[in-house]
Amino acid sequence: MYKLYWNPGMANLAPHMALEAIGVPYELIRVDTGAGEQHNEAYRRLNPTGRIPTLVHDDQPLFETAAILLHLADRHPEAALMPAPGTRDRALAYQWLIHLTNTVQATYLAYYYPERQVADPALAGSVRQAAETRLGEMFDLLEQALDGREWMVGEGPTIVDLMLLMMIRWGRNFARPPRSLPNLGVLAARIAALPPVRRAFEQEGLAQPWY
Ligand SMILES: N[C@@H](CCC(=O)N[C@@H](CS)C(=O)NCC(=O)O)C(=O)O
Repeated sequence: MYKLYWNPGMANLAPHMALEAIGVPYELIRVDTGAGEQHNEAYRRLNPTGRIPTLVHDDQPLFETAAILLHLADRHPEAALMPAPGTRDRALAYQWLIHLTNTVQATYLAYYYPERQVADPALAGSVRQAAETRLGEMFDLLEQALDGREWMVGEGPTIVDLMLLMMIRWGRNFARPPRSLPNLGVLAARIAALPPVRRAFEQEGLAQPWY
């Protein structure tokens, strides 16, 4: 049995979509970050980074969204959430998943928590603006990579698409939101129309527009 520690719309959203796509039983355990529950001792024992999400699988806690997604895809190959090991598509899936977590998601942390990047709080607004500009450049690259493609890799939806939809969503209030780029807008609509994805958004109580 899986347990996913979550808070609405946070990085748990991609693993949540994956669990719904796989169709196994799981339990959602809310961590209210507004109340600082991610710093509680009990939660820190599971996830010493004090971040969301954590997946607990048979008493083994696992943190880092991309690792959770890969573990779920590995354990449930029948859901075809990753291309077959050793293939070119698998290599591309690693490339994009790691780019999304290591570069795009990391820059989102500067956008959403700019005050953590500076000693002088007066500079936080500038950090946030620079992060939005850099994210815009990253989405331009993803837009190009999607030219002529229906999904980010391979011939069907993978964990890369789930992660990408979450990244597109997080930029929905940008001056130039990722959904306004033609390929990204079409891909976001395609992923968001998948029934397991819709269920995850609905279960998290996320209001429209979702991205
Ligand atoms: N690389 C980590 C980042 C996790 C992360 O920063 N999560 C955010 C929510 S999206 C969080 O926990 N924010 C609360 C905080 O930092 O206090 C992952 O993907 O799991």
